[in-house]
Amino acid sequence: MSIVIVRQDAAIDAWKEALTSYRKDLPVYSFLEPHPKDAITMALVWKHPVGSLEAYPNLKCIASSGAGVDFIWDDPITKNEVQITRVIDPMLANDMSEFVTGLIYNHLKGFNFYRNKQKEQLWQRISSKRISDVSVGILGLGQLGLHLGNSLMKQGFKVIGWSNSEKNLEGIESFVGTKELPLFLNKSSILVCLLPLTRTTKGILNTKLLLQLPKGAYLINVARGGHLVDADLIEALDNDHLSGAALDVFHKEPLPNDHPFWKHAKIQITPHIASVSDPKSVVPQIVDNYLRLQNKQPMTNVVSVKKGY
Ligand code: OXD
Repeated sequence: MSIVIVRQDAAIDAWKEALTSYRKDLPVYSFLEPHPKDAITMALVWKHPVGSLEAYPNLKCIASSGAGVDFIWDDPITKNEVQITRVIDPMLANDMSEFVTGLIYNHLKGFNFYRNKQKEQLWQRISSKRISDVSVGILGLGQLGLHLGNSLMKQGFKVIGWSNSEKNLEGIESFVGTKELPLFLNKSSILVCLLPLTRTTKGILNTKLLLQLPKGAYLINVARGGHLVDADLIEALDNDHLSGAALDVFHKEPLPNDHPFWKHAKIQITPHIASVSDPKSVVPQIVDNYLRLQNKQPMTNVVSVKKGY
């Protein structure tokens, strides 16, 4: 039994190093080096080349090295009896909360506006918003959404949340299912998308949804580019229904040079950096699952193929 790391970015060596320093005897290979294909039972992946996992006839687990697994569904191998796991990591959740909180304060206090005025040496004041002026709606109350909600609540924000299944949360008014979505949207002056990308959530951030937000609402998408209908966002910003948007994720990454988001005055772009798995923090759960697999015990953080997350 062995692990292969399959990803197309420069982080491949850091993941191998983190795994082997955590456990010296671990048989782990980069897919770029010669390795015994028949021995591979676990593939640790991030945006691996589609079809590349078909090389491993004895694969039992595809472990995403991030919180999301949406990129795995494109792979033909998911139709076989292979279990899929994802990362649930406090550091990842904390990084996400800090990042989104930064974006929210940036929006409330208009820091981008002043940065732009500084370039023109213009002393110009705008009114800023207070925490008590807004209500933050979190679309998706999974581990990341809940962490964010609790952290914002501690800072005095009014937080509401929407999810597919019922949640009983102290201090967070929560809304469930399609029926309650309009009510939730009506009350969200800042909307944060933290949904998993699935067949049902693809394109959810569209004109119909955006128009149900209060006029002047602000959108933060730190989930996946596939949630957003790009043209619908531009329309909602240009007709002043939305006051702005912060986007960390895009349909195509890196965002193509000619994409209209780059130059849009009301859009703040960051390069999919909101929360990035830290190999040292994540490796213990990967190794634990590898050992569970080896000992024929149930693994943790297994994704439901039916639900898609
Ligand atoms: C993740 C991500 O899913 O970085 O972990 O987007």
